[in-house]
Amino acid sequence: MIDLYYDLTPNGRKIHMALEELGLPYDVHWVAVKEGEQFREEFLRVNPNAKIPAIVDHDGPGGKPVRIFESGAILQYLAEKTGRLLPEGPADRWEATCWVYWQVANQGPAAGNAAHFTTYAPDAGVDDEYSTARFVNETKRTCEVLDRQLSDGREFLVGSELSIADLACFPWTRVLKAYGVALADYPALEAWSQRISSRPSAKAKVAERPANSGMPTGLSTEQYQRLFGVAPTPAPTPSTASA
Ligand SMILES: N[C@@H](CCC(=O)N[C@@H](CS)C(=O)NCC(=O)O)C(=O)O
Repeated sequence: MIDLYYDLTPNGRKIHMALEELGLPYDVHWVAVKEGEQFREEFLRVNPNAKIPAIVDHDGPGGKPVRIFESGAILQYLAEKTGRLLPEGPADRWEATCWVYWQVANQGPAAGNAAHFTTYAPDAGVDDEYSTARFVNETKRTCEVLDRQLSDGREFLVGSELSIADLACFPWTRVLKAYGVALADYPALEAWSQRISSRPSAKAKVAERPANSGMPTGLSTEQYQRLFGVAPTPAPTPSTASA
């Protein structure tokens, strides 16, 4: 049995989809990011970095429990454990691995920061034009990268079957609209995203979703400070900066 430490966010979805694709039995442990539950001592023993997703596999290497954190590492672990969701040939395996690393180092942080400056910060009264433009533009650039990769008509990012590369990159393409990024501007990416979204694993729901789950929108000042470690103080405008 695998314990999945989860909230309903794109990074969480990657692992939920992988477990569904693989048909592995799992128990969901909700970690309400909005409430700061990721900072609880009990969860820090699973992920010292205080972020979801994370898993504990009670049947890990040597039959012993193992904790795995970081979505890329979890995807790789599940692929290795089952011998699935990675292409067979070494060249394609490495290509898929490159896309997983690319996702966690590029697409994820760009889109996460775009979400911060287009949604969470304005919710708290902060409007930072420079940072918003920087991260939305970087998110668009990552869409271009994926669109180019998919523009030769291939069905999956790498090889001829679904792999952890697709599962890593797909969930963030479903939330772009909220940041003012139109998926329709990237036709090959949009077609791929729609194909993946029609899979049962993308439609699977986690039972008993708590009311406080999901992306950290509508935070109180106290929740904002706890989550982001900084008070939501509006950035100085030219007139206040010189006063
Ligand atoms: N690099 C990490 C990123 C994980 C991440 O940013 N998780 C978010 C939810 S999508 C989180 O737990 N945020 C809570 C926080 O920042 O305190 C991964 O790929 O697993």
